[in-house]
Formats: sequence, C-alpha cells, structure tokens
Amino acid sequence: MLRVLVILVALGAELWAQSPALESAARECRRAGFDRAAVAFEVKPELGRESFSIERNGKKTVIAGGDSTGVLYGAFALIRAKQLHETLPKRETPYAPIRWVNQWDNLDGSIERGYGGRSIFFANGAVLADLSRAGEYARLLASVGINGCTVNNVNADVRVLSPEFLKQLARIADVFRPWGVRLSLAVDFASPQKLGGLDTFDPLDARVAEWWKEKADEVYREIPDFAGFVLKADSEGRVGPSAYHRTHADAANVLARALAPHGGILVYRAFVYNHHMDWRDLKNDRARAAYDNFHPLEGAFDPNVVLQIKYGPIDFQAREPVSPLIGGLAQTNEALELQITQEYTGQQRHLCFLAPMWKQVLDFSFGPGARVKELVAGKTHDRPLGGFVGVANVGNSPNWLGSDLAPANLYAFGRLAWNPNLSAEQIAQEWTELNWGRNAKVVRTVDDLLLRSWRVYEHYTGPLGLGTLTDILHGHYGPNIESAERNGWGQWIRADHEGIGMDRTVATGTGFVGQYPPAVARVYESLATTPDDLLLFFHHVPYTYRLHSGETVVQYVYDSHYAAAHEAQLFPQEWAELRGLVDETRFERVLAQLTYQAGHAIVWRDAITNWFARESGIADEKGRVGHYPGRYEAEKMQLDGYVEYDITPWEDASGGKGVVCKSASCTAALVFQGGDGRYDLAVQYFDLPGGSAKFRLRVNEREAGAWTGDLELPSKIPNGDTSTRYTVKDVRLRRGDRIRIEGIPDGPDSAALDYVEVCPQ
Ligand code: GCW
Repeated sequence: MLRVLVILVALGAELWAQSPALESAARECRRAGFDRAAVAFEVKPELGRESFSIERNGKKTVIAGGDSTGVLYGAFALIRAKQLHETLPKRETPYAPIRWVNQWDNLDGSIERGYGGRSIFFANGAVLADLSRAGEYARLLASVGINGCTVNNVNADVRVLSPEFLKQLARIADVFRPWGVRLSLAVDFASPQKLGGLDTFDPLDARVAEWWKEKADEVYREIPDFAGFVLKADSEGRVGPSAYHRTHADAANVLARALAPHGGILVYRAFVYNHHMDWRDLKNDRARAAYDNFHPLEGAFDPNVVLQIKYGPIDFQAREPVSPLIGGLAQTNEALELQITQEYTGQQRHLCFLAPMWKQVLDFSFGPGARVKELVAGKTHDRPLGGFVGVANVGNSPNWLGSDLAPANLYAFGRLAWNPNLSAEQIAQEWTELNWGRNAKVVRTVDDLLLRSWRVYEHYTGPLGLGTLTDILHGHYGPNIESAERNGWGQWIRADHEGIGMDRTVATGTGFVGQYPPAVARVYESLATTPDDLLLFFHHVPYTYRLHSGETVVQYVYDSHYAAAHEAQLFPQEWAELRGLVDETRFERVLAQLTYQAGHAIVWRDAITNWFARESGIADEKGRVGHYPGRYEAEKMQLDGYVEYDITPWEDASGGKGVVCKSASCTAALVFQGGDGRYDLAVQYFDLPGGSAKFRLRVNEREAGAWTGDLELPSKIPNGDTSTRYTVKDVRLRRGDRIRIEGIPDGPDSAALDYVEVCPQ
C-alpha cells in the first residue's frame, strides 16, 4: 500500500515540475546550434519515467520523453551525439531511479574532504545570495542524468531544518528544478531535541514521530519536489538510535514515515562502525561492521528507506573488496556509494581516474544474476528503489573539482549511474572528446593517462589490498603507514617484523569472509585463490610469501613502487607533447599538476619501500631501496641558519630528517662529487601552508632555478603531505661545483628542505 503511494505522489511532483525542464531542453538545443524548427519535443508517459526516445521525422528530430526530465535527458543525448559525431541513441532508460550526488558542504562554506574550492551553496551560515553557480552545477549534473543532490554534509548541521534556513534552501531547489535535479538534505538525528526543544529524540516516542512529520510537511511546503533526507547516525561521533537502544530501522522508519505522504525517501548510510575498537583483539574487524549492523535488520525497513552502502567495507580506499552487505540484502533497497572527490586517491592533486575501479565494483558478482549493479538497482529482487550515490564535493573553483582532469570522475559517475554497462574506455573517450576536442593525439594521450592512472596511483601508494597507506588520522593524503595501526579506527594492517595483512578468514581470522555467499567466500578464504591485489586485505602472510606472480610480497612492494613511480614520471612528459594542441591555460595547469604528482609519487615510493625494508629486514633484491646515488641529505649539507628537524613518521623524509629555516633567510650548500656532465637537479622541499617561502638554487654563483612554495597542502608540518619536488632540467655540472639553496621563509612556511638529488640525464 505504502509503496503505491510513494510512486503516485512522486509522479505528481514530476507533473508539477514539467515545464521548466522542457524549457531547459529547448534552450540547450538552441545553445548547441540546433535550429528551433529542427527539434521537436513531446511527452509520452508510456516511455517511462526519465526515459527518452529520439526519432527522425523528415527533417525534424523528435525527442520524446516519458516525462519532461526524460525530454531533457534526450536533448543532452542528442547534443552529446552531435559533439561526438556519433549515431543517435534510439531509446534510453536510466538503469536505476536513484542517481544522486552528495555534497559534504558545511554552512560556513567549507567542504569536508572537498578539494575544489569553497561551497557553491553556503557561506557564513547562510545560503549564498548568488546561486548562479549552483544552477550551472545542476545543468552539469543533468547533462549526465543525475537527478538528485544532497547539498549539505552528512555530518549534518542541525540548523538546516530551521524555518529560516528552509526558506533559503528553497532557493537552491528553485535553481535545480529546471534541470530535473531534486534537492535532498542530510539531517541531524537529534533535531527533535536540539531544534524542536523536545526532551528526547527517541525514534519510538510519539512526540518525536510527530515532530518529524510536521517538519517534513514544512519542508514540502517550501520545496514541493523535495527528494528526501539522508541520515548518518551512530557513526563517527554522530548521535543515533543507540542512544535509546533502538535499531537503525527504528531510526530510518520514523523519518521515512514522515516523508512518505509526500513521496520522499529516506537514505540511511550504512557507514556505521565503532571507531573505538580494541586493536589488541585479533578478532575485532571494522570491515565486518556494515553487514553486522544492517543484515540482521532485513525486512524491518519501510519501503521508502534506502541503505546507502560504500563500495568497500572500510572507507573509499584505493582498492577494497566489494562490501558484502551489498550482496546480503534482498528485501532492503540499496544504493551504492562511490566517492568522486578523491579523498584517499590523491585529492585531485594526483590524477586518478576512478571509472576502471568503479567498473570492477559494478561488475563484481555475488552469484548468478547478482552483480553489484543489478543488486543496487533493485533488478534482482523486487525492490522499488535503489541506485547510485557519488560523493562529489564540487566547489567554486573554475573547473569544479580543483583540477582540469578530475571532472572526468564526475562525468564517469553520472554515465555509469545512467548505464553501468558502459565501459571505462568509452567513458574516458567521451569525456576527453567533449572537454579537450577531437584531435587524435590529444584524445589518445588524455585517454591513456586517465585509464592508467588508478593502477599507477594504487601501486605507488598501498598495494595488495592494504588500503591507501595514507595518514588516516589527519589529511588522508601523504604516506603514514602506521597511522592505521594500534588505534580504535580499525584500518589495521597488522604488520610486524614477521609478516603483514589482516587475517579475515573464517578458519583463523575475524570471520569477515563468511559474510560473503559461499561461492565468493571460498575464493577469499583460501590463499591459493585470493587475487594478489586483495591478498593482504584477507590474509596475514610473511613478507617472503610468494604471490601468484611468483614474486615475494616484499619484493613485489619494491618493484611495483618503483614501476609505478617511474610511470608517474612519464605522465608530465606525455602531457608535454600536447603543447599547442590544447588551450594554453589548461595545458599549463595540467602540466604543473602532473609534474607535482610525479614528485609526490617519489615521496610515496620511498616512504613505502623504506618502511617495508626496515619492518621486514629484507633488502631489495635490486638494491634500490635505501640507496640513492646522487642524493645529498639537507641535514648533512653545509648549513647557514637551517637547523635539523626530525620528520614524523620517519619514512616521509629521506634519512628521516630535514632542515627548517629559523631566520630571515638560510642556505644549505654541498659540493658536487659526481663526474662532469648534464644532470637534472631536483630539490625536495616541504611546501608548508599559510605562507609562500621562496627558494633559489645556485650552481657556483650562477642561478639555476628560483621558485615559490605556494601550494596549500593538508599538513602544517614537514612530512609526507607537504614534501614537494622542484626539478631543474639539464644543468651542466662539474665535479667540485658548489650547489647552494637559499630559503626565505614566509610566516609558517619555514622553507624546509629534505634533500637535493643530482640525476644523470
Ligand atoms: O571517509 C570518511 C571521511 C569523513 C566522512 C566519512 C563519511 C563526512 O574521512 O570525512 O564524513 O567518511 O563518509 O561519513
């Protein structure tokens, strides 16, 4: 009964919003150069919601939509086909009803885990007066078929539901509406108490239920096409039903029932785990949390509740197995949560095109007819709702995400949510042609960079299923392997001198493997069948354990890090070939980004390989780790004003030490000991935020380079987040030459140095 109601009212809301989307469709076609008379629109409900067909009728192209949003999607499909010189799609239906993005925007205008500037919705506790950017965002989303946007952080500010704020939010919904994008809100579960003044937020208290009902009614008075609430509860310090010993279903349902009469949905995040877990207990396992918390509640959720499940059981790492909860539900609606913002995957400073990873997730099979894409779209069991949610976190930077290549991830998310059967290659090519033009060399180069980038990133960060190996306690950016260990966060890798990896087997480990259906569990339970790239997620093995590839674990770590860091050095070189073939502004920006990434890949390589060498006591067979011919440690140079500084963690700097400048200007000098020749001169320094230190590099008295450390990196101290490389190419050096760096600090940026490396050309 309730189910029918949900659908009917939702259709009502759609009719209400009909004409703005049609107007948008017409405007987009004109903007793309179609003659007014060349395209006709019609609404044919029998096509189905949000679906479209495109037909030629004489000279006219007729776009029919199941509703006005369908027409709009058809218009965008027509435009895309024109720009890509492709044949027109005949008929398309979105794969799943939920195709949303989440924004983790705070009301002060900051964005949690956002790397693309400030919020396009909020500043200083209020909705922005100028929402033109928000409207452009909705247009962008609609162009790839995204139909919902949660505008505020899941760590929700209680004020969003206040009457004054709802009126302001209605203005965002107004600019979304012409694009078929419906607004949703993340809410604080304690709102009835904190905002409503009740003495409780117990979901089973009738006053609480009434409060939510009245609040939902109020929301719909302001925003008639409101999509629903998103709730993060009992997670990472957020309050939830546990405060009253109630279940997640109790919590979800009280909100869902308030929304149901309006056709709204309640999206409940399955990212619930104990972050104070005892690391000494080898049976404890954060990976188990989603399944353990939610699987027992099957059947208890109302039909307009959707569980939003992160793709992996931990947290958006560079590689994880698929969350077993996705395959464990048959009666509960689910949505797959992917992360567009590159929190653990390089924060948009590293190129990391995620479509190849997402494809592996989407195509992962829990059994016949039970691939992730089918499960979350509700195709396998008769579930009315479901789909895909991408954490986007766009900001006000000109390219939305703070990098000119990162928007490929937003595009890919939308395309896959519309049709998860598209290939990563096709999506990369579409995005490249639409954004960089159709020059064959440009397309080949950009596609190739995109498609290699995730594997490369994975291989100079955390391989073999270890997680990203980044600093999990702070910025989630640079290397800090042991930050994962010996604390309650549960991202343990269980490394010691003998071996590494979490034993998650049923036989001897945490039993996590048992959460998968038997056929899948069998694969992961056994060392013999677990794929190498997830080995250490599932098993604890000695460093000398041989992979399927024949290499030992430790030698594989060395080899893969050297290979991937080398490949990252090629990225800026390959890009440089495009000079003159793409516009100069973006060319230079991307070149700078890829050059930075190449330098940071070396930081990663060295940190991980040195740590493994020390921990395992096993040397690199190829003699690279710990041996850096041509490298001069800053702390061993002739220093004037610079003082030695211990780096934490030690693996984040060469030799575990750097130098910081404690006066107005400092110098560090060395006498070159190598043979005469031409070299690249690399200076590894720490680019600290809050100031722009200046550096000058001299060979004898001749200036060889000068630069400013003006990046805003996530840590305030010299470490793996801030370690940055500046390279001067092709410098002629003679034995006995004096190489000198001058650093001029600027406020908190102490012009810190790690080393100088003289690399033969
Ligand atoms: O990945 C983690 C992030 C948190 C985030 C949380 C979540 C919004 O580090 O910043 O909080 O996940 O998904 O709720």
